[in-house]
Amino acid sequence: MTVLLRPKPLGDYKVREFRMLIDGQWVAGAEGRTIERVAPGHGVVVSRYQAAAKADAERAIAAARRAFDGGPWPRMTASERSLVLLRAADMIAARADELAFLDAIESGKPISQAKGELAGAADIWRYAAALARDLSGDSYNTLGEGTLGVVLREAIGVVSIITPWNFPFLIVSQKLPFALAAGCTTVVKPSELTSASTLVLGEILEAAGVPAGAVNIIVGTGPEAGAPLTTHPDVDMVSFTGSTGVGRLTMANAAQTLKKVSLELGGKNPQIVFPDANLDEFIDAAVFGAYFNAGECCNAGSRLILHRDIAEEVTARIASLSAKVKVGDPLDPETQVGAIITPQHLEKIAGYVTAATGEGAAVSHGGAALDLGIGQFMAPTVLSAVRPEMAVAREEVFGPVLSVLTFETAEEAIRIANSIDYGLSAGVWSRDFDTCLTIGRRVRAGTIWMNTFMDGASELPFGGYRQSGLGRELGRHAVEDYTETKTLNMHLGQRTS
Ligand code: TXE
Repeated sequence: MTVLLRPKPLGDYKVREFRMLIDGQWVAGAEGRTIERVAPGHGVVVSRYQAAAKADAERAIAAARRAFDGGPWPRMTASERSLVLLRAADMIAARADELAFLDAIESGKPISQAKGELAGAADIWRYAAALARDLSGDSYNTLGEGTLGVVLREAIGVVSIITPWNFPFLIVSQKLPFALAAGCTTVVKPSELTSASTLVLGEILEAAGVPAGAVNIIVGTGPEAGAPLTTHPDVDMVSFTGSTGVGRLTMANAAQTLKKVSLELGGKNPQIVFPDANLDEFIDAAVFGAYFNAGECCNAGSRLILHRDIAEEVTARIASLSAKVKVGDPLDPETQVGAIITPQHLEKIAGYVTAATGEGAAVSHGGAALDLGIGQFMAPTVLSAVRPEMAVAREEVFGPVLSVLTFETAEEAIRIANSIDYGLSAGVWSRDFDTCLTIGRRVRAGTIWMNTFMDGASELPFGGYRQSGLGRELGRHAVEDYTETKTLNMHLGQRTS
């Protein structure tokens, strides 16, 4: 059984119409085409966008280039830029309910969770404002009497920012404020499924004092609107979050003109659990980590690696807790698991479950789509008897599907954890500090949680090993990512060769 909260029909909901932001103007697309977004939890159109064609992407890049080469943003003092970012943070906090609503209705995520993401995003803008004032280089007066070396940090230039649909406002907030803090100018392309909150952010940034052309926002599909942002010679850097496949393509495109790339890609994150762990806390975290954002989360803890001695008991307890998870209406404050992003994606998730059971996995809970009258939903699903070589244990399902694997020795657990292409995050559960640290040092992932899961903070770098990505977001070096280093090598006094 699963607790179902049927979506209430939206009734006479007024569809929101959006234009694109190019060079300080809210404009229509060159070809006059529009994109409509059907709310995944409600089955009706809620937003209509102007669709950007290649020509619009090029106009946006040209505006960002002009704003970088001659505009005020890169020339302001760090303190002036910081003030703008602080004002933006206050405005984000003031409009948090509206932004959370847009993210919930377009992505299908629960409204309570969307509100949490907005609070986190406002904090990131404040953190970037603080870092803006601390950006500095180095100087060396130790290179010889007549030599002074100064190392500058300069804004890298025009940055393309491409974001996915799973955390629309949060992910753009992990990139844009840091690029702005460095003095870069930008073209932002949110996912065409969830562009609304990013466009409202454009309004906020204008009101906060970001000058025309410093932030341009276009809406459109990847091949049409996104690809030009990765190939155009006037773009200096691409910051991308999305699938590993498109990440690879982005890097190949950027290689044509040797742009810098920052990639935050997929994950298939293991949680390794030893018999001495606090199992009550782990079970709670496992259920949260697997179903948070309906599992449509690069950090989802979708691969449990349980010690054989506790596997049966723990799996049964996770299955019974999964039955208490409330699934349904994204706008109901009680909902814990909302809708799945598109009908096609629901099919893909269900397909992974069918393939896994065909290969011998057992369904301990859920296992199929849920019919709630409108929208598309998936039951929280626990698969046991999963073997490391199965697709469901190696690939990103991006749905509320938990795979349970088992191990006997710590070596075996580490081997299973490291046996896939991803390395974004991992968890280890044990009361023994030595065990936690040994596993933590040997599992190849960008974040290791010990006796907790999914916690984050603006101060802590985030990103992946191997095919989970390239570079890190957040943390004290987040602004430096958007800079170039320039060396000034100065000779003092008369030069003798
Ligand atoms: O991602 P895409 P999709 C994974 C997850 C999911 C799968 C597909 O497994 O099931 O990816 O999701 C833009 N040039 N993640 O199809 O296509 C696109 O318009 C330039 C993991 O939504 O990678 C969107 O703005 N841009 C991930 C962004 O790239 C292109 C989050 C991401 O879309 C493009 C989302 C192109 N050729 C999905 N093609 C995570 N790390 O959390 C697409 N885009």
